Amino acid sequence: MILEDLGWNPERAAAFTSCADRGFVPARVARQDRGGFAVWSIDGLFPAVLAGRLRRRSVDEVNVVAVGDWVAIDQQGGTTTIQEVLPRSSTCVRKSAGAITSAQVIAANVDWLLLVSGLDGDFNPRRIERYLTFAWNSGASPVIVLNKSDLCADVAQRVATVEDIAIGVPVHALSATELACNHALGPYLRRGKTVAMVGSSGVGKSTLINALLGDARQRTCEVRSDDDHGRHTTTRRELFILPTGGVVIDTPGMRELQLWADASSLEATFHDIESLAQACRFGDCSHSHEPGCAVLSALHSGELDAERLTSFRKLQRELRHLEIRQDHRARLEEKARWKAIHKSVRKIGHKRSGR
Ligand SMILES: Nc1nc2c(ncn2[C@@H]2O[C@H](COP(=O)(O)OP(=O)(O)OP(=O)(O)O)[C@@H](O)[C@H]2O)c(=O)[nH]1
Ligand SMILES: [Mg+2]
Ligand SMILES: [Zn+2]
Repeated sequence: MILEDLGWNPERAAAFTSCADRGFVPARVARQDRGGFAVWSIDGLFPAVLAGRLRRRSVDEVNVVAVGDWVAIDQQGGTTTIQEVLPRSSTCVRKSAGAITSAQVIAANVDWLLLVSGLDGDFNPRRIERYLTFAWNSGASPVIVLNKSDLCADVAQRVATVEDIAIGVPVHALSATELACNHALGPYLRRGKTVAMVGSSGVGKSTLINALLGDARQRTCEVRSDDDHGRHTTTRRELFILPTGGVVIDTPGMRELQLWADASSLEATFHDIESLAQACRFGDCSHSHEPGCAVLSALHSGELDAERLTSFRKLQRELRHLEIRQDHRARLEEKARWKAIHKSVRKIGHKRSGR
């Protein structure tokens, strides 16, 4: 294998020069789980550990290294150590579950982010809007994959529904279990490109990856029949190299995707509403009661779907709430930083005065 198969390119080579000067070798993070990392280099796949400096940074920034990252490694004494991380071309990040306001990187350096949904009971346009906002925030280009077309009687209608809400985003309906050889994903799976699959558990991400790899590398599992939800079969994020070239990343199904995004990602997802809003009489119109509101008038004329507006408002509230919590966290961190500075200044003062 050569590095270009993994997505290496001249920009990355340029970013790597100082690492090369230090005798390090380029590699790409292939796997991340509780046990640690594995990286691909031109010599193959190796388990890897973080250098102490990166490990210390990881204590509060969990995301120093993620699957898909380009890293600089050294391989002394039989151990592969990740020494540096190259700048990312895209970062797929969500808010981690739980009360702490922190981010979790799902994958890095992704070109195409495949938002996978099932055309069975899983189908949910509102969830697709949420995933689209996640995608626009990442810097990767979204592609919507509606899987399990074999289980759906009105595929064309569902594709039309999704095309309506995902303006300008490619939408493909297919069946991972009956994948044709000239399937629609071919154009994304090119040598040097990286594709990542995200979506709820049980939508068929791993089944699709197995079909693309041409073997049953990833374990898959029946969906529970009572609620259409999967069983969280995939438990780690992992990168695979396709026989046709290109790299594909499998991720565990997300129970509920919580956003870690900014307002511009929301504008990209809902640019129909944003462009209507340009015509509102008041610049700060909340589109709830104001006279001369173009969004409300589109709602009343039927041009804008009420559920879509509700979805927009819900995500907008969620992002505002996130922003407040991020600010709060930033203030706490700033306070802690100053406390540490004062403490070390006092120490110096004590030393000078001989105490
Ligand atoms: N009928 C049908 N079943 C499918 C299709 N794709 C996947 N499945 C089935 O759906 C179930 C779940 O598939 P997985 O590939 O494990 O789903 P996943 O998205 O990887 O789930 P997690 O790893 O839990 O996130 C399996 O029983 C698959 O056989 C499809 O196109 N048609
Ligand atoms: Mg899976
Ligand atoms: Zn308005």
